[in-house]
Amino acid sequence: MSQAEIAAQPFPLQADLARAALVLIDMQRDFLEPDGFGAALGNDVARLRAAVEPCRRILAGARAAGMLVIHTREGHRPDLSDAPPAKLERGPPDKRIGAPGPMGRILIRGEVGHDIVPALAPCPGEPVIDKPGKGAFYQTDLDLMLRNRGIETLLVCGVTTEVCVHTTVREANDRGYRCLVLGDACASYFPEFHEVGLRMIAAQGGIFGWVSTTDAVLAALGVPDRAA
Ligand code: C5J
Repeated sequence: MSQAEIAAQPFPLQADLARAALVLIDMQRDFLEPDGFGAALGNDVARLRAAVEPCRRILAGARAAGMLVIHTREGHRPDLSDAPPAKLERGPPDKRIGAPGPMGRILIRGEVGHDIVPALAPCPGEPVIDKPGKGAFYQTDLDLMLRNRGIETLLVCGVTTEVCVHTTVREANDRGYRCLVLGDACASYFPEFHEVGLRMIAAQGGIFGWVSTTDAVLAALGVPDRAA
């Protein structure tokens, strides 16, 4: 596995797969499960769950190819000292970050809801980036970790398309990484935001990066598809 062409929009991406990493954004129980934060805010979590199986397939493919896999989680310290007041004061008080819920305190590190869904649980050795913001580069050591490993290309999937996936891709693009977003392995509570979010990435000649599919990336990796 090394130099490969991945079918994508707005044009095929040429990438050195030995210098690529799979980044799974915030596939956490609080966003995806019926007892979580997302559902408490009135969102239809079934829309997000559509991304789990494509994420599972590309995760299996990346592991089979020996590619670096990085997971991220959005959340805060139990004392909330890393959460800006402007983020904490949003929403009804019983549904704010730090409030108690059926899966523990909402978006708090160490609570059940903060965990990654079991189907995509990190393997030993796979870095997990705990991030206080929407972007995975803000106030984390992700950039250092990628540069130490010589990573140039990020294969990005997760939730939600227009929030944490988009913010991370924009941050990565400005830092010089090639970002390829696997559209079917991303999801949003709002289908129209998902669609437009993907279009925004590939618009204007790929202003933030490339958009592709799980099938296309698995084909480029040359590994078997572990479809369910
Ligand atoms: C949100 C995220 N939507 N992971 N977080 O608040 O996209």
